[in-house]
Amino acid sequence: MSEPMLSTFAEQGVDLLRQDDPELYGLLADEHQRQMQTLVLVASCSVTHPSVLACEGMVAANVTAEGYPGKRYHAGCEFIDGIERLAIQRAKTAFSAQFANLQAHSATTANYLVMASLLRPGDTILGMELQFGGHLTHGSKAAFAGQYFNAIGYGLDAQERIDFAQVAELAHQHRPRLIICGATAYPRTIDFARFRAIADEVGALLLADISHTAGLVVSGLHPSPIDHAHITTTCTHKQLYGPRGGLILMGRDHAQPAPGGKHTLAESIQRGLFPFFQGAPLPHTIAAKGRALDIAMSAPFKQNAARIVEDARALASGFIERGYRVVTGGTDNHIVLLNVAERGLSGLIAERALEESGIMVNKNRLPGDTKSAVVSSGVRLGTNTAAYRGLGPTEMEQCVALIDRVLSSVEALDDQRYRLDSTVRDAVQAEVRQLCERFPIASYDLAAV
Ligand code: DSN
Repeated sequence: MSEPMLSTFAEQGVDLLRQDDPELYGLLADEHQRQMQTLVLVASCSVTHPSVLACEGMVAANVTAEGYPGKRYHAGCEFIDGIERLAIQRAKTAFSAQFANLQAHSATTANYLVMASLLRPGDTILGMELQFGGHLTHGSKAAFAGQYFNAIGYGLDAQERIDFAQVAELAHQHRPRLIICGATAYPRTIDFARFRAIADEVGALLLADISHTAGLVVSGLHPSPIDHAHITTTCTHKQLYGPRGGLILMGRDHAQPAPGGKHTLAESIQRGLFPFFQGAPLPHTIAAKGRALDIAMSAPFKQNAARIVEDARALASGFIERGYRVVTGGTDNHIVLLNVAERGLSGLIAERALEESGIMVNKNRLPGDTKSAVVSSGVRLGTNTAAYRGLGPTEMEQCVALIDRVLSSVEALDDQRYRLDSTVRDAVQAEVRQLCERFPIASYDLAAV
């Protein structure tokens, strides 16, 4: 299909949607508008590049392609093979990896299929506890891995850093088959080499889930786990600014025998993904991942990664200057964890009051939190979207001032109900809108070289 026809197809799709389904079109248009006019500081959000979105909307979506390039179970996969091979190569280059599989539909799926490929039900796994910043898939009892495996959790030390003494102690005591590192709410650098040393001491495999920091890893702003962990997983939609999806990578250990000795780790993951855990891949999403990974290797992407960290540091110090308690006293990545309980608020109330004012964050439990996850004592902020819009440290100071204005004006009635002065709300909303107009989402092009 020639290029002009591709464009026409995509444009026609939008026209047809507007014309044939105004209700759905209206909701999508409203969502677009919301993103343009609000300050998104949700740490797991970013902005998908238009060329990535275009791949997601392409006709590659029409193809069923079970299997892998050159080994499909369906005809008509010649170009899908080309797309997947290109995306695999880009993933390997971007992360200096020796193996990449781009078929996992999400990082959750990626983590579970790693476990499904290499473990047996009831095996012991050791991951960071949810309440200390781990992910649901790392062994929380609320999710699959916590129920099907004997999941042991590690936490943080008195300085709110990963408690490596505890990790080692638990590893020696429980002899896990798999140790999981990586987090969703941990603002500090993760020492993958130290995790690997512990894994080696007890003969465990090490899985690093870098869903939150993949962009910093690609850019050299966070140490890479690729040759420390046996397997690395990430989603592609947070710091890689790509489509919603998962990615599995391996470095020097890819050819090592997997448990059972019949296959290598790489072969086990390939077979574990298909046919064992997942069916047909999403070829349009694989194309979009390939596009995002190409952008991730560009100079502007690296500049943006530096801005992410710079912005987060500015946010953290801005809050500290205003007397807030920030978990670990700062950040090394894009995440700032703010204690709002000390201000007499629950995370839930802070999230809602800020949302009303045009600022998006998410409630988050703090280390040792006694409140439930739906209430929480803190909020998590992240700078992926702000950095993409071009907001720098000066604008972060303005954001801190806006957030402080809202949080200082909220009156909590209990953990869920509150009163927010509408004058403050409207004034903050108006200032947020002006800020967003000054830094439109399209203004900063990660693909521009
Ligand atoms: N892992 C969850 C988060 O960090 O918000 C969802 O992506």
